[in-house]
Amino acid sequence: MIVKSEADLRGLKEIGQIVATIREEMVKATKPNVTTLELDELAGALFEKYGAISAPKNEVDFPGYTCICVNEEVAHGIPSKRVIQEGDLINIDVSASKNGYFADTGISFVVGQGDQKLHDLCAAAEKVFEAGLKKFKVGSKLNGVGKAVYNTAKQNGYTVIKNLTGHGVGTALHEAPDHILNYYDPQDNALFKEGMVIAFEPFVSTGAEEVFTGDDGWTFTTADKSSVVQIEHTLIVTKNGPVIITGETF
Ligand code: M2C
Ligand code: CO
Ligand code: CO
Repeated sequence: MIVKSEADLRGLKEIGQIVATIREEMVKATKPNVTTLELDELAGALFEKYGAISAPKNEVDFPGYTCICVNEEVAHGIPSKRVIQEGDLINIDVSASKNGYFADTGISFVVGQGDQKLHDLCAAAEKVFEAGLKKFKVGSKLNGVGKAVYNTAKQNGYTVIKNLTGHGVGTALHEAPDHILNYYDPQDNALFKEGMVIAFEPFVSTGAEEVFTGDDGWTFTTADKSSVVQIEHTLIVTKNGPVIITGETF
């Protein structure tokens, strides 16, 4: 969507802070011996508390309030009785609507100590996110984001997932622009416009560049079980630079 009024801005900021709060509460509750279903039930209670509606459940009939991935799962992980262990790589993706406004956010992290290599991957994903973020400028090409994402991942010794992308958001979970790629597409001449609302979600990988849908019809994994991390924020493109609406709530 394009933000056109103060009411749009207020509505987006409200749902942005709700999904950010739920993301943070879920991260805090992620401990060894907790199941991903328990984390999702916490999210369900928080959606209720804040008067928000889970986008996965309501928009695409996903079997969960949120998407939760463990280790080899890259995205669209279904909450289940899977028990979280020390050292697991977790991704939590929270998307929801309130009063017709949608926001989308996600984070990957390691439970406790774990493998240093996984911590390094998460740290690199932050650098990739920051590099991409700088390219959200009114009048600039969308494809500058993918170029920065790809190059920063490569400089740090990683690859990107090419068949998962960021997207427009705001009046629906997924809307125009349909794709913010994780690599450079020279053919894409689309430009960022003032007020555009984008879910920016680079996926950084230890090797694989492609995901496949599993037998459950939802869960994305790679063929070689590469570790993959995602950071996702909803942002508004403005003449003063991108404004993240799903940032830390403090
Ligand atoms: O848009 C995502 O970030 C999710 C969609 C949830 S609907 C089940 N919030 C996403 C992540 C990965 C692939 C596609 N979409
Ligand atoms: Co998401
Ligand atoms: Co998204």
